[in-house]
Amino acid sequence: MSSRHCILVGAPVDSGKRRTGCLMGPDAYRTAGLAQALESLGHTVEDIGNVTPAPHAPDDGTGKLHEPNLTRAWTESLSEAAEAAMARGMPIFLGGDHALALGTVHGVANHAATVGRPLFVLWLDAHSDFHSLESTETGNLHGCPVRYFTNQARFDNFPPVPNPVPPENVCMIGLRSVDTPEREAMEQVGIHRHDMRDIDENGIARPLTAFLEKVAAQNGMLHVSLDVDFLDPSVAPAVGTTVPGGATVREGHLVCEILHDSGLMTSMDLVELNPFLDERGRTAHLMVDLCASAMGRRVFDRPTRSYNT
Ligand code: 5AB
Ligand code: MN
Ligand code: MN
Ligand code: MN
Repeated sequence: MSSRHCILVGAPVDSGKRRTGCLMGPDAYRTAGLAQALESLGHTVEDIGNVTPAPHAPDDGTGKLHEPNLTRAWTESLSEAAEAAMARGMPIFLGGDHALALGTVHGVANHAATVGRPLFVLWLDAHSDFHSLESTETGNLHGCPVRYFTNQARFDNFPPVPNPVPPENVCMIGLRSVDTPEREAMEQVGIHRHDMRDIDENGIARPLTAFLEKVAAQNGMLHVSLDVDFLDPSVAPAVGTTVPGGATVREGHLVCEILHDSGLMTSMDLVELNPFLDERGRTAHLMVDLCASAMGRRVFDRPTRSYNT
C-alpha cells in the first residue's frame, strides 16, 4: 500500500462502562511509539491531540444506563471529528472504550455518504456489542455501538443516524461472549459473524478474505474496530472484559497483514485498552504492533493479491 496521511485522534472515552482507566489509552499508545512506528513505515503522521465531549448535562446516576449524557456528548464530538479527519486522511482513533464507536462510525459513515461510497465495518471483538438501550443488562454503553450505527433500534436522545451501516456490511470476527438478546437480534439481520469455533475450524484468513472481496467488489470504504479483548487475555491482559479463548498474537497479526495487503482500510479504532491493568506496557505495545502490521510492517513482501473481482 502506498504512503498514507495518518491522523491520530485521541478519544479518551471512559463512560461506556463502570470500570475506569480507558481514558489513559491515548497516551499509552503515544508512549508505546505509535506515531514513530507509522513514520518508520513511510507514512506521514499528524497527532491532533484528544477530542473532548460536547457540552452536556451532568449524569445523575439514577437510571439503568451508565453515564448516558456523557456518552451522548462523546458521540456528538467524535462524529464531527471523524467526519473532518476522513476528509483529510486516514484517522486512527485512540481509545478509549468501545462506546467511542457510537461516534466514530457515525462520522465515518457520514463521510462515506458524502463521497458516495458504501461503508463496511470489520468488528474484531470477543463481544458483538449489539445491545439496544432496552436489552442491555449491564447498562454499559460500550456494549451497544453496532446496534446504533446499523440503526437497528431506537437510541432516544442520541444523535439520529442519517447514514446507517447496512447490517450485511458488518463482519464480526472473534466472538465468544454474546448475550441472548444480542444473539436473537443478530439472527434477524445479515451481519457476518464468526465465532472462535469458526476460526479454530477454518482459520482466520478465510472469513476475512471473503469479506474483503465483498468490500472490494462494491468499491467500499472499510472501518476496522479492534477491541483489545479480541485477543486472548494471556497476551493482552489490559482490558476490563477479558474472555478466555481469544485470538493469538499471530492470528491478530495475520488479520492486520491481510488488511494491509488489501489496501481497503480507510479508518481504524483501537479500543478498550485499560493501561491501569497492563503489565509493563505489553498490551499497549501489542496493539501498536498490530496497527503497524495493518499499515504495512512485514518481514517479506508477498505478491499483491487483487480483491477486485
Ligand atoms: B466491549 C456485555 N455484553 O453488554 C454487556 O468490551 C459486555 O466493547 C459488553 O466489547 C462488552 O455489558 C463491551 C456483558
Ligand atoms: Mn464512568
Ligand atoms: Mn467491544
Ligand atoms: Mn469486547
